[in-house]
Amino acid sequence: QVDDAEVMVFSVPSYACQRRTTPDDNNSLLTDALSLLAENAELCDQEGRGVAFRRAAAVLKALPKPVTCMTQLRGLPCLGGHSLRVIKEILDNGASSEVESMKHCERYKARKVLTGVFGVGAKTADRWIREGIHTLHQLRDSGHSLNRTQKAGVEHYDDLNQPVSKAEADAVEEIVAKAVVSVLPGAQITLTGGFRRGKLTGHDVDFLITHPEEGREEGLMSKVVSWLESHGFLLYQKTTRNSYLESKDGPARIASNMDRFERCFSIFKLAKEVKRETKQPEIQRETGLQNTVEGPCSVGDHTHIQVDDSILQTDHTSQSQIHADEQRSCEDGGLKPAGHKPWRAVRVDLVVSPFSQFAFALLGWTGSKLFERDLRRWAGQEKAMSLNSHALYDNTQKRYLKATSEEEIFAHLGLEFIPPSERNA
Ligand code: DGT
Ligand code: MG
Repeated sequence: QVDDAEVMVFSVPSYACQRRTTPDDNNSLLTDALSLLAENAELCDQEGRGVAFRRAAAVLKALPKPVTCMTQLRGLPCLGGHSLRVIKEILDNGASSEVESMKHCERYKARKVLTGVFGVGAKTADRWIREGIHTLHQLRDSGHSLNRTQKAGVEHYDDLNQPVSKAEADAVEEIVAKAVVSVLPGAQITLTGGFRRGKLTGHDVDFLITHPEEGREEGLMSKVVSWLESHGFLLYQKTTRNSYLESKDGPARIASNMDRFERCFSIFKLAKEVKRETKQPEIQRETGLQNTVEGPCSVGDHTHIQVDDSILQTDHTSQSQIHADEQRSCEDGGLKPAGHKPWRAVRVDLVVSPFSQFAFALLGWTGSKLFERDLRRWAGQEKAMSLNSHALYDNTQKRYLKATSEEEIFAHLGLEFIPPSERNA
């Protein structure tokens, strides 16, 4: 029996952009389960269901303490019947039967493996699954012709499914910074995405590039990409042009969420740390770029880095461990044994923005995805404004609202400023 009077009842505003959500999570058992249900819905191409579970998870993530009983959730927004059932079951039994059976479902596992290939979405994965393809080996043997992106995705499958560490993100930043100032002195780069929000790992590394003199950023992306390519840092790249200026409807009327900046999806070749000392690996952890930018750079944090020849000589990686790693990597769906190469592949996204749109681009590319979604929803539903990564349009005044900082955009929207580290909804 729980006495209602003693129960701490939580209260959170309903839009994620009204809340402060740090990277910490006091309710990870619950949010992991709901995130898995969200992921599954997304894999099944059910976006609405996916968003509903994401919203529920985000509300729990914003709570200051672990939830201990259902009474505490009274009146909280975004918790639908399905989410509440899952939460109750976990509070009662420690696990959700739906989530547990999903984890073991062959179709779910196959979807995860196949969409784990860079360039493969839910629809393609499902088409293959209907043909009986559940693993990368079966995909290879099927004789399907893959596009260039998917080929790169299969080739670097294991690396790209290994989380990127902050140290690796910092190493990539040094390379990109060097490339950018080499081709256009005065140009600026900013780390965006999850790492700007203080996350310790990510699935990729995101950057925004601009130049304080409007117009100087034109043509910048192709020069940066050429520089990176000629210095051996790129395993793959695909650049899409800026289509923003070609839009006849004006910036605020872009239908999709996709923005129109010049953008480069890439895979970097990032050198692993070369360890010469064997006794005290910690000493080398702070190293960033070791080999200078003449070749692939080195990374200080080797937490996720698998074996390479130099590590074979250290005393904390045994041959049997290496064998186990290879074994696991193949079972996870990868085609090749891990390790045995002095570098690793890392997904990197580069975006170039004109200076006048920089604040909007920065806000739009910092995330989280749910925070962004709710910023736009807030703007539309509560303020009759249209927000995207280029501009903010006031539908009542029929004019664009200028901003040179994120703070100004929050002020235009009538929202309290939320710093990046608290946008982890
Ligand atoms: P991660 O990389 O999985 O650790 O987490 P994030 O938060 O870095 O997510 P990511 O890299 O997919 O995207 C970073 C932010 O950039 C995300 O919050 C929303 C934004 N973003 C991603 N793709 C697009 C796009 O195509 N258009 C626009 N406008 N924004 C995008
Ligand atoms: Mg990211």
